[in-house]
Parts: sequence; structure tokens; C-alpha cells
Amino acid sequence: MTVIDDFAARLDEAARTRTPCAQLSAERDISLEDAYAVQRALVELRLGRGERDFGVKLGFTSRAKAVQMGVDDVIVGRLTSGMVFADGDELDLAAFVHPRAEPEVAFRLGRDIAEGEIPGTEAVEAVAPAIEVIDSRYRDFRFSLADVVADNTSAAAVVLGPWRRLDADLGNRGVLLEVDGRLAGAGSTAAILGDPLRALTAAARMAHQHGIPLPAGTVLLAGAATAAVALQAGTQVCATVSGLGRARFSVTDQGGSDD
Ligand code: OOG
Ligand code: MG
Repeated sequence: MTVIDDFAARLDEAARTRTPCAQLSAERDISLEDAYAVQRALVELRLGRGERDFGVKLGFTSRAKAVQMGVDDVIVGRLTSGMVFADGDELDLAAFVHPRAEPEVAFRLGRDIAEGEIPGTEAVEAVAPAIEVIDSRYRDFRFSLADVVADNTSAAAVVLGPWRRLDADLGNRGVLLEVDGRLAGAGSTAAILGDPLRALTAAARMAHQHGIPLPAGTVLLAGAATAAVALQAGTQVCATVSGLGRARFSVTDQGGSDD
């Protein structure tokens, strides 16, 4: 087994057993390129178990997130079908290590993006408010840039609100994250690379750089506009993007975890 496959297997095991692992960077220096190779191998394990590619996500596109995690380069990760939940679904705390929620804007591509192409907004078929659930597989939710890239950018689940056509400016929309109706975070879509549509060009550039295909139907998460909040059993989480509507889910604890 190569080091890449070994690291991917460890992260996969950590996710499957909900047991956090040590940072890979504590064991050996890994380049960003190797970290993306681990991410690819990790996603292949999911696809090998019958999941399908669903989309891509960007990380650290806002200052709020970069400051929260102490990491400030934009990164790209993959979303697979097993991570996707519908609006209003229940998420079981016991399925994760130490999950956190963050409000996002999701885009759906209406056509394939060719390699090397930098798409414009006409490539976007629809837009939706979304909540991303991130769940680092590392102990204490701490990592280096290479660690978090290898861990598929902490991707764990995504709840999508209603889709609508992209027919208005998204550059400065209020973003709210509420838990049980109480404000847990507030920001603006302007925090996402200045305008969340820039996520489209950034994602195209990074996806091509790291060999991630962008076929029609791909869902892209542009990155959180606020810091993420830890999930608590028995609560309702709601994200609202002004003019786009909201996405929500409730948190259960069927596994009786004491996390
Ligand atoms: C990494 C994922 C960051 C975002 O929206 O900025 C991210 C993490 O914070 O664990 O998804
Ligand atoms: Mg995110």
C-alpha cells in the first residue's frame, strides 16, 4: 500500500467509525499535491461503495472561515451522493465525529465545463440556499492546510434548500444561521470572494488543476459566509440567504452518542 492509500484508508476508517485520528502532517510532511492525491483516493473509496459524484465545494473563501480555522488558502473538495440530504431532513449526530453547520450558497451547472474553460454565469442553471455540515476527521477539529485537503476539506453532509433560476445579483445578500430560531451567525454573500459567483471561476480553475471533472448537473458550494457552529442533538438548524430563501434540518441522536 502506498503512503497515499494508507492515509486515505485511515481517514476513511475515521469517518466510518466516527473516531478522530491524528493529523497526517504530524507524521510526515505532505505537499499540497500529495494531499489532493489522498483526497482523490478517499473519494474513490466512497465511489467504490456505490456512491456517486454529486458536486464540488470550496473552502476558506471567506475571512470568517479562514480566521476560525487558522487556514487561509482557498481549497476544493468533493461532494458525493451519500452526503446529500433534502430540506427539512433529520441528521443523526451519531453518524459524525464532531459535526458543525455553516450557511452556504449552492450553484448547479447547466452544462459540462470543459477542461481549462473559465465559465460565466450562463453555465449556472440554478441557485439555492444550503447548509454544509463539515466534520473534520482529525482530533479536536485541528489541521494544517494539507491535512484538511487530504480529509476532503471536512466534507460530511449538505442540505439543499429550494432551487431557483439565477436571475439576480448575488453580490451582497444577507446570510443568517439560526439554531432553534436564535441567531448563531450572520454575514453577507459579499464575504465569499467578494461575490459568490467568483466561486464559479475559482472552482473551475481548481477543479481542472486537481483533475476533478465538472459535468452538467454538478452542484457547487461556494463556501461559508460565517463561522461554523457545532451541532447539538434536539436542535433545528436554519440558514437563510436573503432573496433565495432558506434550508433547514433537525439534529437527532439515535446512536445515543455523548459527543
Ligand atoms: C474546512 C472546510 C471549509 C468553507 O466553507 O470554508 C469550508 C473546515 O473548516 O473544516 O467548507
Ligand atoms: Mg463549507
